[in-house]
Amino acid sequence: MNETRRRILEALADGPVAGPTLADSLDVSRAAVWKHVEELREAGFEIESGPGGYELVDVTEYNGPAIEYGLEAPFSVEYHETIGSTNDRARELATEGVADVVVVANEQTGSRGRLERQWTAPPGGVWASLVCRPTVPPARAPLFTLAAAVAIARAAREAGVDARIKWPNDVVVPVGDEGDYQKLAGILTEMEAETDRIAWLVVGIGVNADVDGDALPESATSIREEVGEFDRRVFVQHLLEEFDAFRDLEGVIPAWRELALTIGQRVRVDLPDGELVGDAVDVTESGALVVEVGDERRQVSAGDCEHLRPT
Ligand code: BT5
Repeated sequence: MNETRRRILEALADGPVAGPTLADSLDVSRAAVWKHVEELREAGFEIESGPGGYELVDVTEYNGPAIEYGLEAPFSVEYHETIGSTNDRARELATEGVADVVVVANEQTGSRGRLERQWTAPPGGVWASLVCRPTVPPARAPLFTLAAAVAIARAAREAGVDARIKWPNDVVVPVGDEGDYQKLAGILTEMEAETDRIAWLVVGIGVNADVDGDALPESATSIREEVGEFDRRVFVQHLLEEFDAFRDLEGVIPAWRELALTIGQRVRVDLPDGELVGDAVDVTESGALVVEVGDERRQVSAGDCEHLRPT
């Protein structure tokens, strides 16, 4: 965002400010202040002129400046109304060397799930890809997917949704109490790494947010379907703040366990060399699922996992 507009918003965050005071503190003319305020109004910042001066009363739009305003996490936002895939754009930025940028789109026309599966991303979703450059070994990369799942689930719960985590990369809403669910969100983490060092990591987050159920696959749900009206901007801010709080990876595993729907379920995990059926009993410190098969405990670090009804 333009530096003067950013400073105007900063000043308005603490209450009404008179135009002349703003002009003096920013060292610009009063006419310039008025022009910047008009542009902020057009960007969705509802600024009223009252006896105390300019006052910010609401933020109504969903766009880059609106998401950045009041965001308590050090991400800058690159916003697109429509884009092919936010992960593709984030990968481009990552190879250019940027960090701590989040690419956010209202709609995606070519978005991907894991293994090149299609991801449905109509307008109204939260489609976001974070570019990070963590200084941890590549073996710890799966923990960022778990951190994102915790962040999505916590932000969704704050919005009133009974969100739980399904290993490894889904946030779901339980249906009944036998492990059935509808999918609310998915995560696609991609990275470039050498043996001992991650060059960049892109954490792609897809949340069915302000989306009608009819626009989604049958087994999916959305925040709107679950709770009705909610503020998508506030939701995405919470999500980014939660992710930021967990991205040092401290405390991710306990937070994940607390929200996991998979633990305690009978599961089938599809592996490259066959399938594994057993009881999911835990997750390891590196994010692998621990499955009890008879007397044996197996650790699975990647794969598709299906919850089975208890036999
Ligand atoms: C995922 O893959 O769940 C990861 C999805 C990541 C999407 C985000 S959006 C922002 C960023 N940019 C991208 O291009 N991608 C990321 P996976 O576990 O493979 O699940 C994919 C499967 O979920 C599909 O095969 C469908 O069955 C189902 N699916 C597709 N769209 C869905 C939706 N909107 N909601 C729920 N399920 C969906």
